[in-house]
Amino acid sequence: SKRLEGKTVVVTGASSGIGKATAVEFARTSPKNLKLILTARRIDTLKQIAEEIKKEVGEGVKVLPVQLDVSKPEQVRNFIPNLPKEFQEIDVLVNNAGLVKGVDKAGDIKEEDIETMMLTNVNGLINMTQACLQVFRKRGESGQGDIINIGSIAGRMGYPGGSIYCATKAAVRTFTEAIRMELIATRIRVMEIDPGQVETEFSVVRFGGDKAKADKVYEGVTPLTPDDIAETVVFAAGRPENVVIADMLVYPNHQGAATVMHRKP
Ligand code: NDP
Ligand code: 8X3
Repeated sequence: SKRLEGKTVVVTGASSGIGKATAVEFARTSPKNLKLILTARRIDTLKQIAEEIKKEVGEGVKVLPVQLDVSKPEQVRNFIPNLPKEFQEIDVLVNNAGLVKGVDKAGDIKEEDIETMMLTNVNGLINMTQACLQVFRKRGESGQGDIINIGSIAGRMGYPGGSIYCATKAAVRTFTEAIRMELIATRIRVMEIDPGQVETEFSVVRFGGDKAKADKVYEGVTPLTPDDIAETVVFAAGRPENVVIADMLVYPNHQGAATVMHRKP
């Protein structure tokens, strides 16, 4: 889309799943003149993805892989100041980095897992948002830029075995809603996309690398693909400046709630 031309886009958690697909989709949609900053902890994977993108769409898209652990406040604080000058004018922030650990129920949840989920999904997203707002607020008359947060159906309803993850995504939801109101007098758009079930590394991470357990989650159903969500993110970013896709819930066809889905026997 012409509307994305010349933009600088940062995607967190771009090394896998929805984040990777989103980066690729931005490049495909605006192959002529885009700056893409790919961030995650796995820098080697990001470098590979950057090469793949350049191979597919050519040199019109400038891709910069940057190692960034969003759960570390000092890394987030240094993120923009350490970018090459030509990448510092960020227009679009996609807050996608996030994870779930385990299916333990309250009383038995590991302290470390609680901390990892909270620091990544909540504090990480908030700190990235604050960092980019410094840039957005200086732009135009009143401030301009896009924040697209990846929430989840899990932020709209709890489910057993997901209490902490659900709480983190509920926090994303109310944070998003509150800052949209705070920024009402600006041209800064605050958007949220809440996916239902998407097949990514999400469940592999949840089960500590146990692929067999992860595969069971998707047995008998047809989950969304990362591309399905990437398309909605790029759609939201590509709307005319007066249009805010405030809130979008996206299910695969078999799903009707976090834990209600039709499974083929
Ligand atoms: P993946 O596990 O495939 O991708 C998660 C990404 O987040 C990876 O790129 C990972 O990169 C990154 N990440 C994790 N921790 C950190 C960190 N501390 N700092 C920076 N990056 C980090 O899962 P998804 O693509 O499914 O997840 C993306 C988002 O979508 C998450 O916020 C998730 O909660 C949300 N979501 C997922 C759904 C699903 O069913 N899959 C449904 C609804 C929402 P690295 O390990 O290299 O740091
Ligand atoms: C991921 C979807 O509901 O399986 O956000 O936790 S869920």
